[in-house]
This record gives sequence, C-alpha cells and structure tokens, in this order.
Amino acid sequence: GSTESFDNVTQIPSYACQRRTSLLHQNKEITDALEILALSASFQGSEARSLAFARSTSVLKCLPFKLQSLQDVKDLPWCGNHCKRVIQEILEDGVCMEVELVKDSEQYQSMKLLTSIFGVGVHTAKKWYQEGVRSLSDLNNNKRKLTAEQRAGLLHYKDLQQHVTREEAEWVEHLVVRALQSYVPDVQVTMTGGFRRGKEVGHDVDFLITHPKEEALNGLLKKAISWLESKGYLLYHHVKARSQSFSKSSTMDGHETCYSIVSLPNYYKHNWDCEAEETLKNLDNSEKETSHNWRAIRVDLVVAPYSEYSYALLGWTGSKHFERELRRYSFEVKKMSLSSHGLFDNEKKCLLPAASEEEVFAHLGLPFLLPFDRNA
Ligand code: DGT
Ligand code: MG
Repeated sequence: GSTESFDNVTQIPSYACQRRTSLLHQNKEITDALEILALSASFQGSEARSLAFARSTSVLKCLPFKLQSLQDVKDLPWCGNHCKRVIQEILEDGVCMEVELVKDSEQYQSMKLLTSIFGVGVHTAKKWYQEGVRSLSDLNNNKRKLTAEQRAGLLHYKDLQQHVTREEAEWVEHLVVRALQSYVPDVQVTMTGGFRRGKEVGHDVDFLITHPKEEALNGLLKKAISWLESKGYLLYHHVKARSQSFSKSSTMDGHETCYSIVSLPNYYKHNWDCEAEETLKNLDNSEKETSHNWRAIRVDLVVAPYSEYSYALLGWTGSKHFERELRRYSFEVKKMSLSSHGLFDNEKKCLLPAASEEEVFAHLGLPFLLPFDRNA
C-alpha cells in the first residue's frame, strides 16, 4: 500500500461498529481464508479463536486498498501473528497450507455439510460427527431421532442450499405483505438481514413486522401463517412465542418469530402482477403434477412492538459480526446493554427509547452507519 493508505490504517478503530464496511473490498482471497479458519475453530469448540479470526477478517474487509506486504498490516487492530502468517503465505504463494489442510479435512467437510442443514447447529453436528455420521445419507439411513425442523431441513436440503436471489426475495415479500394485509391493511413490513445491507443473494429472507397500535399485532402472525398455509405456500413452520420475561439487561431475543420454509412457484417470474392462486388454477394438470414446479425458500418472520422497532430493525439487519461488535462496544465503552428490544443504561439503570436507528447510534455516541456499511 501507499504511504497514504498506511496512514489510514493506523486510524482504523478497534470496534467494527465504528467503521464503514461495504460488501465489496479488495482482499477477498485473504478474508475467505481467514473465514475458513474462524469456522473451523468454531467447529472445534474454540469460540475465542474463532472470534479472533472473525475480528481480523472484519478489519481486513474495511481496508481501502489491496494488501501488498506484511508491512501493510503492521499496525492493524486484531491482526495477530497467526493472522499475519496466513496473510504472508497467501501474498507469497497464493494459498495458505493450513487453510488448504482444513478444507481437505474430513472433520471440516462433514461439519460444514451437517451445519448447513436447517435446524442443525455446531453442537448437534459435532455429536453426530463423533457418532460416525459423515453424509446426508448416513442421517437418512440411521434410525436417528431428528427434530421436525431437521426433517424439513433434510427434505428440502437441495433447494435450501441454493442462494435466494433478490428477485425471489421480493416475490416472497409480496406474498408475506398480502398475507398480513388481509388482516391488518396498514401493517408495516420491512425486509431485513443481508438484503437490507445490499446483498444480491442470501441464504434466507428475513422480515420485520410492526404496527403503531400494539393491539393490531395480537394474533396477527398466527393468522398470516394460516392464510399462507391454506393457500399451500407453507412447507414447514414453527413459531417461537413472544417472551415477556426477558431481563432488561440481557441480550436474549424474545420477539415472536416464525421460522419457516415457503414454496416459491416456478411460474412466478412470468406472472409477477397476477394473483399466484389464479395462475395455479389456470395451469393444466400435467403442469401441476410435475414433481417440482416450485422451490423451497427459508423465511423468517419477526414481530416487534412499535416501541422496540428501531432496536429490532438494527438487530435483524446484521451482519452477525456487526451486531456482536455493537453489543460489545455498548457494554465495554458505554456500560450499556443492547438487544433487539432496547438499550439499557447499566449506570443510570434506565431504558433508552429510540424512534429510529439514527437515535440508537446517537445514544451510543457512534456516527450513523447505513445498512450498506454494516457488512462487517
Ligand atoms: P444471509 O441470510 O446468509 O444472506 O445473511 P444474513 O445477514 O441475512 O444472516 P441471517 O439471515 O442469519 O440473519 C440476519 C440478521 O438477523 C443477523 O445479522 C443477526 C440477526 N439474527 C438472526 N437470528 C437471530 C435471532 O435468533 N435473534 C436475533 N436477535 N437476531 C438474529
Ligand atoms: Mg438472512
């Protein structure tokens, strides 16, 4: 890097929520490699190591230039010796041997496969791996007890592995809005997650639902689910009820949430403005009977009371690392506890209301970042 860039580097702040991180950056080879090491560490239960790799990855994502030599990372926060070794190898040889060995290892490959199933976390995948499970067919053949979520995940595995495009996400949005509006016409629905940060593809579609009148939200999610179900759009769903008992200083999320798998008809592209059900009626029987004239898409629906909406929006927009850093900054620097319900000042012992994301950043003394700049 040039001298100018080097001067910038020394000013890079330590917390990811203090930096702009856009989707595109110039060191993807290196961040991809470090992300593999972060994932591998989490598969091995080393959360601290995983976090260390995630932090160095995130710092490199906001660098405004392509790394040329180790000199460029000398003064970067969170860039320790291990990270430097990886960078040096990639700069010199194009690959890092440690990363290649991880990618080739049976444990990494199996854990990656198993954790990619909807409903399977690191804990379960690890247990299965220790019991000898290596492939999806191992799981299907076994008389293993699977949760309903995992059975649905396996059933729709191939579809759910494919990326969801923005066009597909917008179709789902149209459907979700119709379902909700048939009960509450002025309901507010926002697409959150990666799509709100500007990603063109995602692994799922996330929505946040609210209304100025809290009564309007009572029972709304259940009704919308029944609407979707009655029209054949729901392949799977489970609802996590709203939990009122969450502690004000905890980061635990208690919003009413529906985790679902929605079926997207293949004909949607040609009938964007039509009522999907009308189209279905008009299809001839041979078309209807082809086994796969739809694809499965993961959809999360979250309901937040209006008073908590800004916090829920901020919390569900991500990225995951950005959220983690925002909570760490709140706690370590501001002595405040941030969740997707609110912000609690641990010294003044009070909740801080916010009518917009901008107000949340202001409470934290942070410059406002647009969703596009939260791709940490
Ligand atoms: P994607 O879907 O892989 O393209 O990427 P994202 O960034 O949309 O990731 P996703 O869908 O897993 O999560 C979206 C954001 O929502 C993520 O940054 C953190 C947040 N989030 C996900 N699950 C939960 C949850 O159970 N509780 C809370 N509070 N936030 C969650
Ligand atoms: Mg998402």
